[in-house]
Amino acid sequence: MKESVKATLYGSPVSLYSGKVRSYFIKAGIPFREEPPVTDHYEDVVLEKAGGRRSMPTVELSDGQVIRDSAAIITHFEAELGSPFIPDTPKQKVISLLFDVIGAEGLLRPAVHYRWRFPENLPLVLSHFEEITPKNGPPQFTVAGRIEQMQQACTKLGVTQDRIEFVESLYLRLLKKLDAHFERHPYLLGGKPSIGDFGLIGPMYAHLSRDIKPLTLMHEHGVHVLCWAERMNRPDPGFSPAHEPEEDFLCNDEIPETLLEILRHIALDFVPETQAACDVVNEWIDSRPELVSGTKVERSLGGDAIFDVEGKRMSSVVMPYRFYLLKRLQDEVATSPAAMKQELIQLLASVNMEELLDMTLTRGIGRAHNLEVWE
Ligand SMILES: N[C@@H](CCC(=O)N[C@@H](CS)C(=O)NCC(=O)O)C(=O)O
Repeated sequence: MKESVKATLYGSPVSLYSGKVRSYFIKAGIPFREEPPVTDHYEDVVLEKAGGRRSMPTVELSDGQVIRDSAAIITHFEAELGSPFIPDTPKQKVISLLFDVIGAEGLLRPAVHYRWRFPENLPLVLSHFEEITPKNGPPQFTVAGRIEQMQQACTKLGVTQDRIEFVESLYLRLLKKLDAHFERHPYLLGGKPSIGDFGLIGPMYAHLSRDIKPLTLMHEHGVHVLCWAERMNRPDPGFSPAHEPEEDFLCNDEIPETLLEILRHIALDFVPETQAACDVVNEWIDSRPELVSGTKVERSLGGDAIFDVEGKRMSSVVMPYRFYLLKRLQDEVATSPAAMKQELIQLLASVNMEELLDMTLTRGIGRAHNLEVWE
């Protein structure tokens, strides 16, 4: 690794979670090099240190340390840099953590649908898939294996044929609300990105503002969202002339009304889905008293979460990682001084999300050897 380069980012322009870390590195001014995870060095050295899991992003630092998982990578650098992207004030801090979970796990339905159900996206996506195919990797990491998995993911996440119209209408409504926000504010919480912006850029970059089908939708309904997605990938603030040029979070712990509107809309599916998933994970835990502490947490569990959104029944695969990130928000509220805690609960109640605070797993999720593990 060249001395000026602080990290090698093993990722791809096509990968949702790589987009979080790339944007973070750009905004934090961390010199990095991005490579597809297929080199001999990745296979021989990095993969083992990454817990054997081939997930993007994985980062190798100049001292040889490897960090796998976008949240872990960002947490590492925030600790090193003095937390430049974590708001100091309580409400903004909680809203930032909330967008981090939503970005990581709450917008997968539109992200996979708008990528995988529209053939016009395929030439770009497939060319990237070729670049990230390991020489002797397992079948699910071949181009054909990845396509098969991702096409199944649409249905598994709940975008069944009879729900396509509904999922599209939810996304379109979200896009318009995001647009109204970014027309006024350069980032979620004012003049600089927060951890929440890095969460949200995950689904909004590689899939929703890069693939041609959803990019077209953005041209039609969300040009300010597109400008934010670009802004998130340049080192300067990238304000538009209409923005107030203050390179900081909004004063007085303000949460703009346009952001609350976005959250009220996201709550429609995020809250009932999280509740249903919480019940499924807890039943899964209850039925496994023998589960040894330190056992790897799989990306998804067997059962489905069944929940209703605006009177429509939906079903989605259950992924415990959502609760790993949600716990950060829950802990932040739980450890706040009593009066502030009430204000934070009221803030979440004002966007119909206060119930998220009670959606806890009966076993914690920790990290060991770069993997999420049951505590
Ligand atoms: N929690 C991980 C998720 C990473 C992830 O699922 N990445 C996808 C590509 S966007 C991947 O590499 N999937 C294959 C796998 O996880 O084994 C993170 O935030 O980094």
